[in-house]
Amino acid sequence: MRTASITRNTSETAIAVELNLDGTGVYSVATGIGFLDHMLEQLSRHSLIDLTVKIDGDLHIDQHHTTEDSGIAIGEALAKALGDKKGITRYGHAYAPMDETLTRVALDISGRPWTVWKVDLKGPRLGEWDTELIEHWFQSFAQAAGITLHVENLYGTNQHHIVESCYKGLARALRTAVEIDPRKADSIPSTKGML
Ligand SMILES: [Mn+2]
Repeated sequence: MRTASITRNTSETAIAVELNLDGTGVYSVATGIGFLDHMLEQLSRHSLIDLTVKIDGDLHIDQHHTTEDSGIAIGEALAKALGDKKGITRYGHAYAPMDETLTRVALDISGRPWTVWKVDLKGPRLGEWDTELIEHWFQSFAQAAGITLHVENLYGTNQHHIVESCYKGLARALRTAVEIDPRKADSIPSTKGML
């Protein structure tokens, strides 16, 4: 079973994540930040990765630790569930349109964390979520998951659409990349023999 559970307790956040790569997109998300919940639900629904996320974070300070640590914990759970990455498709990409907005996400489950973020968010907040934290979420997730992640918003004006298209693009790209490739299900997809 390609599943993982992570509990992560610090003085800033207490987090429990459960994840099933071979799920059907069933989710239960409660981070204490409404818009982040909405995005993580999209991530699960469109990747078909089952995802449970519970966070008790220090929101009385600000949303930084809760946002960052949710990305780290989900990334760690993803890496743990992938194990030695045997048989995975490894690469994934998606164009995610949402009304006037179009975002492209490309990723490689490479073991080489890198993030390219070309998304210009102008407003300070989405719901009550500080928009400056969104880039940080993607960086934290990619670092912990060990993936090379490129996100580019090609155009769009509505901030809600732009951010949601980033998460939906990530979801669709992940769905492809974590899928077992039936033509090569018993080997690690690298000429080096490891990822
Ligand atoms: Mn929405």
